[in-house]
Amino acid sequence: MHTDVKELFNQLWANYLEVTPSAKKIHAILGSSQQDDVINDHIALRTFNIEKVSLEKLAAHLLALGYTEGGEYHFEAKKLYAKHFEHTDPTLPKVFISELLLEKCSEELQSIVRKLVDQIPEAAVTADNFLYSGRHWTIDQQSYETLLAESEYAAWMSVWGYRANHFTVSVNALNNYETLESVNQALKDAGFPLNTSGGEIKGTPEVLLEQSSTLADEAPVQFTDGTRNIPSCFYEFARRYPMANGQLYGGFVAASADKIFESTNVR
Ligand code: OOG
Ligand code: NI
Repeated sequence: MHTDVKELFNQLWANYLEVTPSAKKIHAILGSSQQDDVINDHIALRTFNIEKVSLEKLAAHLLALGYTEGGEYHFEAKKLYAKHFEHTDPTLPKVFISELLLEKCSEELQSIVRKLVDQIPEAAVTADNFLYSGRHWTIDQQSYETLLAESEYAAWMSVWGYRANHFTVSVNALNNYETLESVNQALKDAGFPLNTSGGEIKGTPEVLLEQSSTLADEAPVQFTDGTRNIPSCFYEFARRYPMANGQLYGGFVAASADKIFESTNVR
């Protein structure tokens, strides 16, 4: 486990950039406040609900750094469960962790996933670098396709493993943009395709959170039987609105999150 929270996020960011080259370019577009002093609203991590690597195992890395549990979220159709974690230091990003509920999936999917997770050394899960350690297994293209046909989430995990699947720019903290619409327009003008599932902007001022995201970049993945480009990671943009007490809403909105997950869909 890390003892230095800044170091953890620096490593997560560097690992994310390796497969998300558009993130660097988007930083440049959004302006200096995000160049030198990045304020991330949150990052997101994914896993399977197998004891060895469950949401709670990932969360342990954050709890050890002073994070506490925020809300929990259910995604029936995608067979996912999630929790978010937050820190009293407002400059530290929230962390959204989801897990695929394997018992709700087919026997075939479960058996492929169990074989992947079996290959993770026990000690890897508590090691400093676990949250950005990528995958600990080999996989062939047919297994990937089988997972993809049932769960895009499972397929994504099977090739990318443990890493931040997105970082999220806090639009509230930007100097040069006020609205999410203006951020989206700048991204589209620069040629970055947005996730349009559920509309370009998910959420409303009434639910106190508006979100948009790019479609994931693609990066080469080595399978046991060849190399292919697969959607990797994406960038999200979030604008939060104040609650009645004047503080910005700090939770997530399940209906919006449900669509954000689709940012890693094959284009
Ligand atoms: C997480 C999707 C949900 C949000 O901001 O609502 C999310 C994921 O794609 O793993 O990040
Ligand atoms: Ni997100």
